[in-house]
Amino acid sequence: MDETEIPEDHPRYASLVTRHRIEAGVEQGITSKQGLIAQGRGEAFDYLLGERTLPSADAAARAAAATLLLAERPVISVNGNVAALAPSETVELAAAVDADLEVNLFNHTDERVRRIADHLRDHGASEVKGLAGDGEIPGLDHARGVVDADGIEAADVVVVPLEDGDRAAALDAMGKTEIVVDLNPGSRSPRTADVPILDNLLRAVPNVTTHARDLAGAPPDELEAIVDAFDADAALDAAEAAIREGSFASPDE
Ligand code: PTJ
Repeated sequence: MDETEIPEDHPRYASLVTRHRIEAGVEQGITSKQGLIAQGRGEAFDYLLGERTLPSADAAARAAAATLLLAERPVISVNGNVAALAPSETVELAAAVDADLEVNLFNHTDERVRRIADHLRDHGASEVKGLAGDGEIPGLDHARGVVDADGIEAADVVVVPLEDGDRAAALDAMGKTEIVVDLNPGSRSPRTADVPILDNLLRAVPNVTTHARDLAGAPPDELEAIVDAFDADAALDAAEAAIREGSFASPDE
């Protein structure tokens, strides 16, 4: 069955589509095999969170949009899971906030960087960084620390969806403002982030774009007020509380 054959009224439609995209990503050499495992972990947390955008995650998405609109050199980091799951949505977000796209991989291979860059171009990206690899994130071994000097290395704000904890910490140590999308409130990456969005990437990325379009043209002091009012710890706590309360999404699975 391919993605178009999944019946839209299936109770687990979104989850099945997601699995298909990740599977196809592996087949196309875009997503790593570890990406399948990461997806499984994410899916479990999404289930526990009720497969919905919490009000606190929506507030985080708005704070992320304001942060990106205020940024001087924003960069969206794209890995194998992001490229497989939401290529068009990620390209649209970059356009909405005038950010660069940079392929940046945990399990780095030049071949996969090239394939992901091509995939993003096929989905409308005009320029994709990550191919030069002439910069570094200090404190990581070479392969994990490779970035572009005029991309992530020079960025003031970095969106790192589904990032591993060590790299999130190393980017934080470089003084970057980090926006992390991750469904696990216990994971180090959202705990390191200035703006943790505890939501599925598939919902979070278009939601940030919607907020960015809504806020486009807003004066800087209004954007700064949104950023200042956002409480990262409260967002983490709200996601944990939602999991503990257990309003699971799909009793009819
Ligand atoms: O393509 P590469 O080489 O850069 O590798 C990418 C992965 C994601 C495989 C790599 O960064 C990795 O191993 O990540 P982790 O350490 O497994 O962390 C992934 C995090 O993303 C976990 O906390 C998951 O809960 C979360 N996650 C998985 N799928 C989603 C998600 N969060 C939001 N939306 C999802 N769809």
